Amino acid sequence: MVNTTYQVQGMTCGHCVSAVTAEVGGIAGVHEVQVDLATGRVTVDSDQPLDTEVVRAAVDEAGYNLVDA
Ligand SMILES: [Cu+2]
Repeated sequence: MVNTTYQVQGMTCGHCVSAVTAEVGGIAGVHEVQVDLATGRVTVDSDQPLDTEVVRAAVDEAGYNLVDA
């Protein structure tokens, strides 16, 4: 199991959190997504290391921006 933390910009409420959780949670191999609204930090548990561009696309689909580390 791999645990990766991403930084997401633009989330303002619980609805945003739900949208990001749903999109990122839909990526193949992802088991769990935890979003901290206050910090914009998104923690993802997955089988394999994720392709950052795949995560970026999912976050973008939800309507937000992945901040580069
Ligand atoms: Cu919102």
